[in-house]
Order: sequence, then structure tokens, then C-alpha cells
Amino acid sequence: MEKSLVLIKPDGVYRALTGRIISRFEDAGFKITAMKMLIPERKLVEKHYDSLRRNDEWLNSVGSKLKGKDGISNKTERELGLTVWNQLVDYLSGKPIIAMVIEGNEVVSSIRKIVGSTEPKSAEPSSLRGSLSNDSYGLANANNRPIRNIIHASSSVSDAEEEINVWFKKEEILDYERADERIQYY
Ligand code: IDP
Ligand code: MG
Repeated sequence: MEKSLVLIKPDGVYRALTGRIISRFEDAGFKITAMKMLIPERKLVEKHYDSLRRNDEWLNSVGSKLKGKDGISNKTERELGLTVWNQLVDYLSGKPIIAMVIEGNEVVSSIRKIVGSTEPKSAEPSSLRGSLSNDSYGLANANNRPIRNIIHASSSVSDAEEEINVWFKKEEILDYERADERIQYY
């Protein structure tokens, strides 16, 4: 079965939303096969987001939303993107988060749908980000911080494999059968 890596970011933990978030994944038929609560060091978060730091398309796109803002317009879009990347790493470092491996049929794309798009303000209102937050690019940029969107979810099967290796050892991922798996899948 396909696997995804999900993090409940510090805003989700501080706002006591963890139970409701986990329930949404379980209710959709997905199986949690690893879970831990931890306060990650910056190095671990840097590793998790390493592919974004090397992704010029992401850096330029994030930076372009800041370009022209007073006082920082002398930086390139890529440099502004790197500033946001650093803020993103700070946002998750040294604060409580929950990391999970979730398994199921085409789970990566289904979980992205349940989580919703990056900006809570424009995420589907039925999604987790759209129903549990109203943060926007405008507010995040005005306050010089990354979007607070409660959850991270892997965006592809190959990203999921890399991200799972960042957060979990092989033996921490459990093999068991959910009681309704036969009804769902066999
Ligand atoms: P995703 O979490 O929806 O996959 P990514 O593009 O992978 O979004 O970005 C990672 C995280 O970086 C987002 O979840 C959000 O917290 C933050 N972020 C993304 N784009 C921006 C932006 O334009 N401004 C501020 N923060 C951003
Ligand atoms: Mg992403």
C-alpha cells in the first residue's frame, strides 16, 4: 500500500486540533502505521524541507509574492524565497509537532485533498486547512512569516519515501490490519 508522511505543525498542536485532524484521516479509511510527538531540532526540519531549498521554481514563486514589499525590494526573488524557506524551518523547529506515516489506496493524493491547498484562505472550506484556518499570503507576508497552515502532507509518492526516512526508522513503521480493511479493499 502507498504511504504518505503527515506532520501536524506547531500551530495545530498549540491550537489542540490534533485529535480532529487524525480523525479525518482515519475516517477516510487510512491507516496510521507510525506516529510520534516530538520537538524537532532545526537540523531535522532542514532535512525535511531540503528539496524545497534546492527548488528554484519554489524559491522564485514564493519570493515573487514578496517582491516589491517596502525595504526588501533590493533582493532577488530567489533570495526572498530563501528568506521564507528559513522562516519555514524556524516555524517547525524547537516546537511540538506530531509526525505520522499514513497508509492506504492512493493515499498521497487523497491526503492532499483532505488537507487542502497551501493557503488556508483559498483552500476548499471542507478541507482541513480551509476549515481550521483563515491565514492568507497577504497576512503572512505583511507579518514577515510563513503561511501557518497546520499540516504538512507529502506531495508525491517519491517525496513521501524521502520524508518518511527523515522522520522514522524502518522498525518504527508498524504492520497490522485495520478491522475494516477487508470490507474496504478485498
Ligand atoms: P504545501 O505545504 O502545501 O505542500 P509548499 O509549497 O510545499 O506547500 O510549501 C511548504 C510550506 O511553506 C507551506 O505549507 C507554507 O507553510 C509555506 N509557504 C509556501 N508558500 C509560501 C508563501 O508564498 N509565503 C509564505 N509561506 C509559504
Ligand atoms: Mg509541499
